[in-house]
Amino acid sequence: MRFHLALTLQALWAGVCQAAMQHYPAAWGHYDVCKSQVYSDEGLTWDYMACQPEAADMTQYLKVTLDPPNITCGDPPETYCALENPYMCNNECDATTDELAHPPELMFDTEGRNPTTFWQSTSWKKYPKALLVNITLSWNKTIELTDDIVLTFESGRPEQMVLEKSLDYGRSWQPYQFYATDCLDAFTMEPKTVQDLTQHTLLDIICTEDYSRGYVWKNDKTVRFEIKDRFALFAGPRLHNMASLYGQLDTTKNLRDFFTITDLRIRLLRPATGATMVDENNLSRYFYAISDIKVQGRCKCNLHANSCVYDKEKLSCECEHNTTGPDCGRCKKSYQGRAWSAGSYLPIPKGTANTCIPSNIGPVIRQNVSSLGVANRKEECNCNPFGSVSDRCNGTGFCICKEGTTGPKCQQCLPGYLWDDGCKSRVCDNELLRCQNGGVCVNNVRCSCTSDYSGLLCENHRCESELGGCGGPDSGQAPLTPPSLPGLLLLLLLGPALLRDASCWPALL
Ligand SMILES: *[C@@H]1O[C@H](CO)[C@@H](O)[C@H](O)[C@H]1NC(C)=O
Ligand SMILES: *[C@@H]1O[C@H](CO)[C@@H](O)[C@H](O)[C@H]1NC(C)=O
Ligand SMILES: *[C@@H]1O[C@H](CO)[C@@H](O)[C@H](O)[C@H]1NC(C)=O
Ligand SMILES: *[C@@H]1O[C@H](CO)[C@@H](O)[C@H](O)[C@H]1NC(C)=O
Ligand SMILES: *[C@@H]1O[C@H](CO)[C@@H](O)[C@H](O)[C@H]1NC(C)=O
Ligand SMILES: *[C@@H]1O[C@H](CO)[C@@H](O)[C@H](O)[C@H]1NC(C)=O
Ligand SMILES: *[C@@H]1O[C@H](CO)[C@@H](O)[C@H](O)[C@H]1NC(C)=O
Ligand SMILES: [Ca+2]
Repeated sequence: MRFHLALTLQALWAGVCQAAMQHYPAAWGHYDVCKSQVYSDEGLTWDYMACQPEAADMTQYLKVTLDPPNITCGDPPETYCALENPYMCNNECDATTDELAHPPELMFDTEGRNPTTFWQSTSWKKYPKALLVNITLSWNKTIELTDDIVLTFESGRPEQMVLEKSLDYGRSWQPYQFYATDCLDAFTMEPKTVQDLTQHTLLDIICTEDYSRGYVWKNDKTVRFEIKDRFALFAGPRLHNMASLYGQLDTTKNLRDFFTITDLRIRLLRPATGATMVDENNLSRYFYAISDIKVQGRCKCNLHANSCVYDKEKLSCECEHNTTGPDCGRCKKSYQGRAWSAGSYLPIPKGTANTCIPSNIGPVIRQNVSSLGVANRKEECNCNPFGSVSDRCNGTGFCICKEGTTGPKCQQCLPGYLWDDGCKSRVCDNELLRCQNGGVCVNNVRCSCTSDYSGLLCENHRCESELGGCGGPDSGQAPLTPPSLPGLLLLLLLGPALLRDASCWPALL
């Protein structure tokens, strides 16, 4: 008989919380508990599960940087005209007066009823030189986005803008989405909307005209990056099947990384003008003003923590399962009995903890096995040839198991893996993870594709013949950045060779 005592534990954790630290609430739901006590035949023992912190408003924990640094209005004081009326020029910005200042913090404060508080840039005095502003949000911590990013503009939505992300603390950047009144003109990209995306083009970077078209900014001030619509491609329209999404996230690193960030950057390239012509006599009508930025997410703790603390201006996971590091990304010092691995969402709903195990269990057994092994070493090992790296021991009496495999002879699979000449992660089934394009799911671990297709789920059309023979105009495949001229030249030069070996659709999975 097993009784779960997770409630007691929650109380225990609550007691551990220090007043100086801000804890996210650990509400009940999927993956909110890292361990629970159970009564079994051996007495009171622990059960370990995959766990993650609750999603929270991440704007409370970021650092904002503006480039250029002096782009905020008010130094020197300036007077603005309303965009819709050039004769209404009684809006003042003065950095030295609290009521008239518009510092960056006002993008992250709590909006009361009225009046809205907003950050505002200087006006477009240097027209026709572009009015460029970068707003960088840094967490110094990996974050997993759980909801749409929403920006609210108070002076009309920008006519051109790029949202970028970094996964390496700002060292490198990738676009997330392009926004323009005219995508072709601004970025030489076909306009698309998130509704055009499918499971296979989900990671495509698109340019959208949805958030800047027309002069209706009075009614809709928001610009979004649609996380939920993307989730819905796996989890269904009302996200009722999160299990399917979690299953996908577990097995698909690209997908997981797509929603993971350490920094965001909003590149404002052209303010709202409300007209095709810029009124050069009244440039104080053109500026950027943002009243609110929403970023919902959770600390990435590799499924080894259900709580993340903000202490001394720093976010970090409260690691369980004997892991450590800001993201619980390694085993604690004396718990390196096996290689670290992230927890797994599978099997749903409790996942697999993949705890770190004590290092000192190793040497004791090793001594005994090796003293036996001196006389009779090879037979003594007999490691499973499929599950282990080699059928021989590693010299001290241990079989070295391949990924996903466990047991003294590497003959068993870790949860989430299935045996098929070794342990393979679950790739396909006949429900949510269907093989595409006529492929057949074999033992849940691979798709057997028809001759025209390749890829994990047979999602890639093979292109044996001429350039452009695959995909077609709306195949929806855009590389992370619009194709560059050197890249196109390279493709033309190497094209036939590349196309013979690789498919022309970049693999999603
Ligand atoms: C910001 O500073 C740069 C040089 O430091 C200067 O050229 C620019 O005019 C300043 N911009 C504003 C709006 O004051
Ligand atoms: C903003 O970031 C881009 C790179 O993403 C950079 O080229 C540019 O110089 C930065 N600063 C401004 C003011 O645009
Ligand atoms: C970021 O976090 C690391 C520790 O995780 C710390 O050493 C570093 O100083 C932080 N950087 C900034 C800019 O806060
Ligand atoms: C420009 O704005 C000023 C107020 O700053 C206003 O007096 C003037 O009439 C406007 N000019 C035009 C051409 O609209
Ligand atoms: C981790 O280490 C502690 C002692 O430091 C132990 O009580 C606990 O059971 C260990 N195992 C896991 C999976 O947390
Ligand atoms: C190792 O062998 C010794 C005696 O040879 C024994 O006392 C000890 O319990 C063994 N340890 C393990 C972990 O089997
Ligand atoms: C053999 O494997 C064990 C367990 O993983 C490890 O502790 C030991 O260092 C390995 N020995 C050699 C010689 O690689
Ligand atoms: Ca505000």
